[in-house]
Amino acid sequence: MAAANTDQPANDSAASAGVQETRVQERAVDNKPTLYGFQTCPFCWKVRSLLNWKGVDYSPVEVDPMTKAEIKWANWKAVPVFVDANGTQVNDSNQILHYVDEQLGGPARFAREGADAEQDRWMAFSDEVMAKSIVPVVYGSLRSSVAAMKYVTSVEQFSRWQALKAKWLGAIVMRMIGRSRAKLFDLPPEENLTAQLDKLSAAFTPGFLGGAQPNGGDFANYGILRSTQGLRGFDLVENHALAGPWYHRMQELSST
Ligand SMILES: N[C@@H](CCC(=O)N[C@@H](CS)C(=O)NCC(=O)O)C(=O)O
Repeated sequence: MAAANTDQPANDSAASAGVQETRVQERAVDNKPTLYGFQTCPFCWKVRSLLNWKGVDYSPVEVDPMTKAEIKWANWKAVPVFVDANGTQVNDSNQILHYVDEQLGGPARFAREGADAEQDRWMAFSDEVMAKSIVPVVYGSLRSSVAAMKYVTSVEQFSRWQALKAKWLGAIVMRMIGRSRAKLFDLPPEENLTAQLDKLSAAFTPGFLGGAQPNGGDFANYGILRSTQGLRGFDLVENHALAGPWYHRMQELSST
């Protein structure tokens, strides 16, 4: 059995997405629902926006992006990791959206996985298409990569040396990742992002993917786009005829 305050994984089973069997009560900070994440992580913004919309009082834990020391116990290598007040651990942003909607902040506001194929499709789209479409735009030139990494190092927990290294080395690495992500799509990065926003907004019925109220697809895609605010490419989101106003509706209702 895992003791409190150990850095060892809470269980030996293979890491998996979704609700974990082993409770990790000691990881619920102040006995509140707790979100382990990075301020700049697109997947974490999905969860933050839903928690806010549902008025859930939660403890945010900023994970060190270099060491990820704060989630060593989790047996899951990426953020976000969510721990409910009762110690239930949930991995993977879309799974966390479903858990939060079902368990916290009053009645569920959207369908569970498998019950609404359209919603499932747009939630998957957020990871498989939207998240991959923003990277080649944000990191579309060395200059914008340095600017993005400078922003990252200003809001994340970095020592001065780490910040300097992340800014320059990180920018070069992200520029390379941007180039490889760009190859996934036929169109050049900016045109591709706009085309994906066109597709997304064609499915608003009429205000949101969920109709008159947002659903899991709205939170999933909004979260990804929210992480680009202030960075290269955000103007494409903001100035998009339909996605721009939707973005602002999502931002207002989620106070993010
Ligand atoms: N499918 C995962 C993806 C999460 C993910 O890739 N998170 C990034 C941060 S944005 C991460 O922690 N990557 C691992 C790393 O940085 O080593 C989810 O939706 O939660």
